[in-house]
Amino acid sequence: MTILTRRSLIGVGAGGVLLSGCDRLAESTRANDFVAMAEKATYGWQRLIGGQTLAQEFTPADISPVFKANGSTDPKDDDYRRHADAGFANWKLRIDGLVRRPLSLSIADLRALTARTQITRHDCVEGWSAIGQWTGPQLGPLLKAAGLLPAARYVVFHCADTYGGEISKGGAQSSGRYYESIDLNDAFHPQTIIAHSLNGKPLTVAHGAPCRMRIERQLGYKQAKYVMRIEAVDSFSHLELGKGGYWEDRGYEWYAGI
Ligand SMILES: Nc1nc2c(c(=O)[nH]1)N[C@H]1C(S)=C(S)[C@@H](COP(=O)(O)O)O[C@H]1N2
Ligand SMILES: [Mo]
Repeated sequence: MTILTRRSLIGVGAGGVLLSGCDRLAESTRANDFVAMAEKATYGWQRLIGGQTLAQEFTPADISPVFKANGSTDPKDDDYRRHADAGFANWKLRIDGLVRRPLSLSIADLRALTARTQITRHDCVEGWSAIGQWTGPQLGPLLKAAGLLPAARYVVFHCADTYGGEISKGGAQSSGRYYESIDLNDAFHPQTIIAHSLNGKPLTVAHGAPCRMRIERQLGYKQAKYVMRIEAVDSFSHLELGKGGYWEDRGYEWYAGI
């Protein structure tokens, strides 16, 4: 099964998403070449598509009246403040690293993509859970559109916020830029989405505006908020303390399965 059919691929192109930052990609020859290439791709990651177990999904009646916000809820980082103050009008999500064609997506681009909506339970290691409805494009088709290279093994979510160090907020741990990572099995999982909405409304700053990850078979700390850049890598040893995430660098498990 291919997840990015000719039809959906053309849909992405028509929305300008694949083409942003590149003048002549709209030219039909190039687009057709690209379709042919995507259809013929024989990379190892194609084996990851399909046959994966889904996290439980709930009904609208199950949605928690209040979805607690946790961790960073109002980043003070200069870059983030500038974007938030401008309503994220100039913000772009980059998808780069081990890909053939890096993508640069505005929030309008993200909203124009085919979205998945899922009502799931978020479980935080601090002992609380909440059920919410998340909406956004699946990560897998975007990685495929970017031309993920065979060497890629993980994707890293680079976030806008510096977290920790504020003891009054329970952050006695050392401060650092928040980041997270998952393997390609989770990256291509159907419920792995770049969420732009919670319960039918655009994400608030507290919940990670303008977009945050949902990786539904893992715990709360994997659900990176304020995602600025998604980088395909073959290892994360070069990042921070090398354990693949802010909390992982401070002793948490990298695979936080529920
Ligand atoms: N960028 C960023 N992402 C983050 C965090 C954070 O502090 N910064 N906290 C994590 C933790 S521990 C949890 S439980 C969830 C909380 O998401 P929520 O605020 O939408 O409830 O976000 C996760 N993602
Ligand atoms: Mo959490």
